[in-house]
Amino acid sequence: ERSTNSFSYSSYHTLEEIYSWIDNFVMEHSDIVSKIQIGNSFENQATPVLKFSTGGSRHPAIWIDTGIHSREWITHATGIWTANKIVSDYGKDRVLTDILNAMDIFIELVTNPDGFAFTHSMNRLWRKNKSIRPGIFCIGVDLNRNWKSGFGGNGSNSNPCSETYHGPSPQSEPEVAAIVNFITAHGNFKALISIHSYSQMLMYPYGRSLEPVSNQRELYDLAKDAVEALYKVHGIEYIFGSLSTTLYVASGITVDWAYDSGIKYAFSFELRDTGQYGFLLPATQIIPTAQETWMALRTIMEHTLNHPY
Ligand code: PAY
Ligand code: ZN
Repeated sequence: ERSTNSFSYSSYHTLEEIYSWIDNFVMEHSDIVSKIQIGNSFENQATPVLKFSTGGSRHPAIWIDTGIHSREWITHATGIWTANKIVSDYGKDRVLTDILNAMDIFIELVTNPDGFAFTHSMNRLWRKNKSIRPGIFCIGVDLNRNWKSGFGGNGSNSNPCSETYHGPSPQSEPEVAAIVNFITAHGNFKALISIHSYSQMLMYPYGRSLEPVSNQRELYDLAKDAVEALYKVHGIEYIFGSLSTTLYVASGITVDWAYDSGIKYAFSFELRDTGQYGFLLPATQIIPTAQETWMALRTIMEHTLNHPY
């Protein structure tokens, strides 16, 4: 395909289709979108990140990742729709326009490309990456247990055959290391949003323990506003709170690392549904899910814009 015109935002796509959509999208919107290669996966797939920017140097930045767990197909689809929403609404939606005039937005759409390819070819419910190591017979590390904050703690597993295997060491996985290096080198990220499915939740740190973060009250109030904005779109209810108290204790996760690295607006979404279809959410729900998620994302980004630090 040579243009994004023929791309269906209401279907699920393969890795190749998404990567060719990215290239067309960047070409068609080169005034505000560019593609940055932040690294490679274990199997040497590129891991491109979309950068939305109106200029300036090193604007305060917002990070969004989708698909760190490969089976969570609604997250990639939501990320693609969101990218298109940003270019469509810039200059029309006052709030988004203000956000993008002051801040850059980075979106990594396929954060676990090897796992994602495998969900298409072999095992639709594959969660981890595809790394292999000598003497270890099970494949893959849980990329949402491989971050250094709380690495190896409760709610992660040292058994390589576990779905929540944390890996041999913090950031051992190239998919995680690439993000850590990129965000750290940039040095001006103010918000990070990591998108998963399913369960309909909006959560903030910590995952690793029940200890409240220092701005817990602010994050609670912001999550409440975001979830209310989401609800208004299609009447879908989300619960919210700290990750450990809302879902379960989980250590070595993205948002704990972000928070401990000084990114105080760190959120994790669990998109639709609550289990009827689970990871196999029908494609007819892609656009409604993306539409409602957008209002929550916009709420978090607007708050970040209005609370500089
Ligand atoms: O969103 O970071 C988060 C919470 C922790 C997730 C995890 O266990 O890594 C929650 C699960 C996920 O999205 O991966 C929830 C889903 C339903 C699952 O796989 O159990
Ligand atoms: Zn997940």
